[in-house]
Amino acid sequence: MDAASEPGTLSGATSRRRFIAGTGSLLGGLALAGRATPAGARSGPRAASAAPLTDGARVAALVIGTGYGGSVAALRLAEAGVDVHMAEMGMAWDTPGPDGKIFANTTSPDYRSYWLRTRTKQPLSNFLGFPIDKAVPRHTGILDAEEFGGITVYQGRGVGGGSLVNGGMAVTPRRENFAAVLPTVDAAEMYGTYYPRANAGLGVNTVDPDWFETTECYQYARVGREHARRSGFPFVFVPDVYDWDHMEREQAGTAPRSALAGEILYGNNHGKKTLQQTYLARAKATGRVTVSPLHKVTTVAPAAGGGYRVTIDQIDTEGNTVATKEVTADRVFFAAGSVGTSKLLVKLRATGALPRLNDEVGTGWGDNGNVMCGRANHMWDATGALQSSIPTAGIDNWAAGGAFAEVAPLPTGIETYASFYLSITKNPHRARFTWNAAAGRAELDWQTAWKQPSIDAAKTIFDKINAKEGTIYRTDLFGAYKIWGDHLTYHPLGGAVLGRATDNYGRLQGYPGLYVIDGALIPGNTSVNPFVTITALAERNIEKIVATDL
Ligand code: FAE
Repeated sequence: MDAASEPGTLSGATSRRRFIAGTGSLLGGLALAGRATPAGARSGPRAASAAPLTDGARVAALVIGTGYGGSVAALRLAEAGVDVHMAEMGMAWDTPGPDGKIFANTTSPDYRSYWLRTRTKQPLSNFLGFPIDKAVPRHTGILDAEEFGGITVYQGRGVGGGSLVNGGMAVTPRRENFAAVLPTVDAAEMYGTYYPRANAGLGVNTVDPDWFETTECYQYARVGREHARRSGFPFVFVPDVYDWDHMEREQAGTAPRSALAGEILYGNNHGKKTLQQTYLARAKATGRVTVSPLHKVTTVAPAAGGGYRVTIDQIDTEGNTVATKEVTADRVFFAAGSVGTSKLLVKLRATGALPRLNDEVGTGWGDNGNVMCGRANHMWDATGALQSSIPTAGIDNWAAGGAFAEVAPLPTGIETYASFYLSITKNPHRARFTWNAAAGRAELDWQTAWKQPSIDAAKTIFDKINAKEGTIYRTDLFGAYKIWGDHLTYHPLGGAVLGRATDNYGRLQGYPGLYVIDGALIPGNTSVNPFVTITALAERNIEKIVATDL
């Protein structure tokens, strides 16, 4: 495969380290900042926005959720002179626990690790066939393993959303695949303006290939590359928001270890640029953005005097409601993530709060084709006892086999001779959210068997590698004698698809002033890891909304 032709896109093995500081972002930011305050925007004294959400308040813009879509919306609205309140159901994640650290380590989950569970639900549930989940105190922890009938959907909870728990892999899809990702969006605009703006805003950078060649902590990735090469598969470096200079210092012993200490799923104490350090920091610096953690939006309905009445439960760290607040918002941005936004919208349509939402709401949900597997290598193919938790490369067989496989770490601290992969695959199945009135909850009709096309696609890579290397699949990671991690997704997408549930910029049909601006807009698959696309689409949509709606 040839080297990247787009900044931040899947890059060839010859790529050099670079900060993707696209001028598109800088210019875009300045252009917005330089706008006259739009008519109708609330542009009163900045101090007015410093107060947290209070019962009975009237706000110009309410953003539900603080992940990628919400953070982009908040920043750009604030730059345009609009006061923004963000309601986030998770915690602030700005205070150290008793061990002096904000986040728990992946190897020792505790009360900080899971969202209101009494037992961990680790994506790799077993090791050497033995279950490894354990009891934890019920707490508003950082990782939600939300269980639906046929699938467990992992999501970040807290100020920063998924950026708190994810691997930071910041991938722009290949342009030739873009039409399948967002068919109604102008690709030239996305690749010329919004992907560069998103990459710059997120602080995306790439590993130094010289360092990669020799460093101990990526031996597992070099083994993955060698196996891909011998079987004739393209191997590509993947950009990330982890600060690679910090990682090099971790390896050199001159910086505290985070990626090299196995931190990832329950947060990184160092090194990773989450939204707290990027978009949200810039949003807060405008003085117009207030974030209320532990505030969960439950209802949105038209308000008598115009705008929308939003009901919000303030919760404590055990999940109990301690106060219920009602605020009125001129505009509401649904940025609760694919699952959060979809669940809210199907409930609001079914319960009569927003009855004019169309039939497309709740549909088009997909898992980005996620499926995991491990391979047992020969003793001469050691993958290393020290493994960086941040993946840096993948095997690209999308065009031929419908699979892009991250070469993922298995950071156990011991030599396992295992190669581990998270594959993103071309899975055609799409599920639907519906409101179960009797049970009082939203349900998703995904079926476990729908992962079969993903397994088939992943096998186009790993059956071939196993045959070439004379190796076998690991059967001990997802249960006893179970090869495929086909029970989960890290990449929920869809449920309020662009151009179907909304117009081509995320405006919800039937309700002026209501917008969707998160992963719910994307119809189930991005062909790569999704957050750069979510961010770039949010940049595109909010620019249009600021220009025409305010
Ligand atoms: P998201 O970031 O999920 O933010 C939604 C926010 O809304 C959350 O903070 C929720 O707590 C909050 N919320 C939900 N409901 C409510 C409510 N009713 N009231 C108030 N707040 C609410 O949404 N993607 C990549 O591109 N690269 C990776 O390397 C990668 N690794 C991942 C690893 C893991 C373990 C996980 C779980 C995900 C990973 N992802 C990765 C996926 C990525 O984090 C995800 O696509 C984005 O975070 C989705 O962004 P949204 O803005 O849609």
